[in-house]
Amino acid sequence: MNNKVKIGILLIAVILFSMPEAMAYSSYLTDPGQFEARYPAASGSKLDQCVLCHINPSGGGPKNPYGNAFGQVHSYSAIENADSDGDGFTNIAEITAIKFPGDAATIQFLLLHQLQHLHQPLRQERRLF
Ligand SMILES: [Ca+2]
Repeated sequence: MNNKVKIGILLIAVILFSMPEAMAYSSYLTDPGQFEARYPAASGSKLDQCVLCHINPSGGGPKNPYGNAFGQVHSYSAIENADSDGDGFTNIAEITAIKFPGDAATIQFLLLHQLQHLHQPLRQERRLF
């Protein structure tokens, strides 16, 4: 077997072994009824990537808490009201705010967002008087 044939076989093997991750990305994020269709506001955002569910931003390997929750039921709607990362905010609240539902580090932004909402009625009341 000459070197060109060996390189060709190696190239085909690399392509075939890399396809499952590429297929997983397209099916869980882009297929009809999946992430992009369910959350169109998050489509194209930083959430619309493998790191939504995987620890490795390139996908594959271990999943974050949101990815583990999704892996159990394979339904985004079924885990919307759960708090997969345990930060006190539901998955849907974090997705709506374009924050990672599998990363508790995003809590700071949401706390600030909630504080702003708490103060909003107070500001409106002040205008009335
Ligand atoms: Ca959460």
